Amino acid sequence: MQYTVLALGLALGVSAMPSPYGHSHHLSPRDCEEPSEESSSISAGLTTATSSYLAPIETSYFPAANVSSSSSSAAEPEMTIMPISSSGSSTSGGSLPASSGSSALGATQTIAPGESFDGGMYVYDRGVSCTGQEEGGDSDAVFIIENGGSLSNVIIGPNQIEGVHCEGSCTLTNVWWSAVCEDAFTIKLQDAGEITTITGGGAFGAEDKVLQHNGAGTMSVSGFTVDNFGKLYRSCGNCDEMYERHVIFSDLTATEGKSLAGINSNYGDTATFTNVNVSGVGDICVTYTGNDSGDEPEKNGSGPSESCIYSESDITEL
Ligand SMILES: *[C@@H]1O[C@H](CO)[C@@H](O)[C@H](O)[C@H]1NC(C)=O
Ligand SMILES: *[C@@H]1O[C@H](CO)[C@@H](O)[C@H](O)[C@H]1NC(C)=O
Ligand SMILES: *[C@@H]1O[C@H](CO)[C@@H](O)[C@H](O)[C@H]1NC(C)=O
Ligand SMILES: CC(=O)N[C@H]1CO[C@H](CO)[C@@H](O)[C@@H]1O
Repeated sequence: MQYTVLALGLALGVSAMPSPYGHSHHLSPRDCEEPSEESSSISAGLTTATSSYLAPIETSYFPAANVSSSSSSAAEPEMTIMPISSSGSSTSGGSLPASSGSSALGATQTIAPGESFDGGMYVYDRGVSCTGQEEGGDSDAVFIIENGGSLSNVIIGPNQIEGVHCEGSCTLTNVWWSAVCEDAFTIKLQDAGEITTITGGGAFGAEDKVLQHNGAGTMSVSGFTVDNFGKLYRSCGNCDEMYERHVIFSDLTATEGKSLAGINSNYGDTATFTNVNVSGVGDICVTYTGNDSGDEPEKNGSGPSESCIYSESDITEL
């Protein structure tokens, strides 16, 4: 059965929303994002995309299809999707779950502050080729989660550039990236004391970074799987606005990568690790001397320290 999906008048809703943040910070390249573009770049109007399945595009702007019922009309998944519990999954090491279908979005999908989007295990991308390590902007993201928003049960596909952007206190549950491009997920904005939570999910094939932290506060990651990557997490080392940042990893399975976390010890960053299984990973935690002048940050050390909080018993070599 063939359905034509309007993907989406959502763009209209988005462009009508004033950004609560105004212009984003100007960030320098390398370990940061480029200056992000205004969300007005999303206002491509009513774009249409075709999909062979009814895409479960449901947001606060368009109370359209019921995600759970529409996804059940698609082909049965070949394998079991990772179970999700509200307390979070402690399983990791899984492979990419089967999808319910796919949807190439004509415009970035924005999840409004405090709203949730359940993707019903569809693959979402933008129908564009990855541009390698060239930094993209907000308009290259597949999803932008505004402050306090949630995204769940989504597979970010290969035909996209910037993955998912977060504007503070985001909740990601069972979100997967089948082929990371420039990076998978970026906290663009976040206040000190705010926490972004990633539960379950995983990412594959990141040439460089997977999780990028440019705002302040904490990123907490549990039950995550990562395979074939450069850095799993990087606290921006040379953004124009530098903050103290924290990352907490628990129940992580990481295979074939350079390092799990890169943090700036001179800004008071910490990375904490509990129940981490690794194979073919170079460093668990690397400290850098970050700066706000755009210079390439210098490496300071690696291994357990006041900044890199773990003991050998927290790490299991598979
Ligand atoms: C959406 O679908 C689920 C499962 O089929 C059902 O339990 C729920 O009531 C539906 N919600 C709406 C708003 O139709
Ligand atoms: C790590 O491996 C051990 C032993 O193989 C297993 O018991 C544990 O559940 C694994 N942890 C994760 C996070 O997968
Ligand atoms: C470098 O690391 C050492 C401990 O490993 C720490 O005492 C020192 O403050 C760090 N320097 C900077 C600039 O982060
Ligand atoms: C503010 C700060 O730490 N700036 C430093 C950025 O990095 C360069 C090169 O390591 C240093 O020379 C700056 O002092």
